[in-house]
Amino acid sequence: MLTARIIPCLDCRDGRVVKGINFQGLRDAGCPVELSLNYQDQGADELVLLDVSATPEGRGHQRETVRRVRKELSIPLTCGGGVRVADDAGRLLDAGADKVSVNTAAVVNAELINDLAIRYGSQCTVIAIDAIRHESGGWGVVVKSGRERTGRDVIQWSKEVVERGAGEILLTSWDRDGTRSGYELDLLGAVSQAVTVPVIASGGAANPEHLIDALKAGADAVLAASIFHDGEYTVKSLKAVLRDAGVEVRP
Ligand code: 0VR
Repeated sequence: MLTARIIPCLDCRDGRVVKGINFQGLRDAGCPVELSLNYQDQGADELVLLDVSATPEGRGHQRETVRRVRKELSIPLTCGGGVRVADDAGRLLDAGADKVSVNTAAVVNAELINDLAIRYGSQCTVIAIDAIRHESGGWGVVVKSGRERTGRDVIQWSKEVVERGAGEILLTSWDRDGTRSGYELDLLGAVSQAVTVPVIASGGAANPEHLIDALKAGADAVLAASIFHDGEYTVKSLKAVLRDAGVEVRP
């Protein structure tokens, strides 16, 4: 098993970090540069900066925020939000991102995944998949911050994005996002069984046990936002518990 990665996620809107529940009721959670430095000092293995601004005007901040974060950061940085065409990804990489995550645009035009992998390499190409649980079992793909159901099955879509060149999957449970009720473990198990690339668990983390459960369920990395922004845990304190539980983490 590869060393588990702990990845704080900074959802940004108009240049500020925000946090909500089920992607809604977004409240201000601080300055992205300060929080990024703080998490790096705590021992974060990577960071995700996700621009969730609804309007194109709001998106103007994104590259500036990436540049400012990049200046101070020595760990890998994945950026996403609003990537519609391959050039958008190129601009984020030029601004300092190591990897780019794409969600809605990949569902709208799956060929974009092939383009990104060919132009920038699979190692830069992260496909974010937001999953909503079906009453009848299984999960559907939702896009546009959870506002639109696509009718696609998460497992099938996960397989397709890897075939098209995705190097990593950022798998967020819409149902669990911000709820502190734990990751969606059966979703993580099903997707990590179905694909050959690393799967990052996202949505629902509240304590170290949740992270251990997600890694045991098959995730290669665990992403969290709420528990870090609210200062309940530090990356360092979480890593100490994981290490005591026998999970391999970077010092
Ligand atoms: P928690 O650790 O439960 O706070 O959530 C981690 C992760 O789900 C969120 O940081 C983030 O991926 C949620 N995503 C989106 C969004 C948040 C607000 C608006 C839109 C989106 O489109 O992904």
